[in-house]
Amino acid sequence: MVAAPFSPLGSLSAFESYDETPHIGRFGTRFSNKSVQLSRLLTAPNSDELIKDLATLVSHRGVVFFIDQDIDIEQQKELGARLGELAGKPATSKLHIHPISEQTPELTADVSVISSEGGIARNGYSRSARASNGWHTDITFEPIPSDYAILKLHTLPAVGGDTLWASGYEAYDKLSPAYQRFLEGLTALHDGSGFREGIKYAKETNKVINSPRGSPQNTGTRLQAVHPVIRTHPVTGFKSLFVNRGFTTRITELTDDESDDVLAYLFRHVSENHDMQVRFHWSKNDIAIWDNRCTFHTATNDYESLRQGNRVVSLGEKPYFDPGSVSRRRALGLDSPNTLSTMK
Ligand SMILES: O=C(O)CCC(=O)C(=O)O
Ligand SMILES: [Fe+2]
Repeated sequence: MVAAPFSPLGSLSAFESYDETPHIGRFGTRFSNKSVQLSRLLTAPNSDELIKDLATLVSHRGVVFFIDQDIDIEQQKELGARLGELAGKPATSKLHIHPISEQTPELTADVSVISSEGGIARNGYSRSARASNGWHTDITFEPIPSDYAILKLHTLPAVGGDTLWASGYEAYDKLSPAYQRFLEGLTALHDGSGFREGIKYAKETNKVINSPRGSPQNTGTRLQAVHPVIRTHPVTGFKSLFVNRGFTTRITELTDDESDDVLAYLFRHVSENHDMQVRFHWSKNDIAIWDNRCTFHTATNDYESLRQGNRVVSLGEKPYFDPGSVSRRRALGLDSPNTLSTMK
């Protein structure tokens, strides 16, 4: 796949939108008018162009928001499949089936219910734990992890329940050149066995682990994969940090102690640099579409009443690191952070 040129809106520039964060972060875009409906993009005469441009936009901006959407779950699944297909992913990558998602008469197993009442979104959650423990990237324990995810929330508390995203491109670019070089070429173990063991939800419901899970390579019950620590994004060509607090347990080339310290540093790097984050306050039927190859996200558990919606996660390609790929800042001609410009 060839890196797309930087014109992230493409045919979507016909619609009103604004950047959620300023120039320097270039992270998050909101289509601010509910006259922009994803359901119409799916059936427009130039639908393939619009959806391909949407995939490009999400890959550049990390996360894109749409207000008060009428899209139903079948259309949400169609959008989830077409985003990655039009962006050029392997034909064997379909919608992800979560290891513990259930098939109900209303919803197929390729839809995850995101609910404050339990299920995958509340696995391992403890109110007394540090809120920043929740930072993660979806399903990186799969050999073929996700490209895009689409979340629509239909039930919300009166206040609270925001979601935060952080940029993997900026996380890479904010590191010193020496630290970047150290991380490039390293690999890390991602482990999702928490969904299999020790989890109240899986134990209580005697869940069988679903397999295969949307790709012939995502099979079995181990729920582990090894991926590059720095990953090249196939759509933008940019380098992104690809370890996350939720699933990454070990940098394979380091000793246990070295790995623990380096990962702890990188997890803090993501959760404490709020200049590379965006925070979204939901209203009923809003939609967020994010790219799991170049972002991290976390929910905010600061509310009591019911909060619920549906998520579709699609699968991309096997993650790779191309030593010839570029940093986003370098590619876009953005200045390096000031602290780096004085470093030797
Ligand atoms: O509930 C949220 O705000 C986000 C949940 C989540 O991590 C997801 O949908 O992937
Ligand atoms: Fe998530």
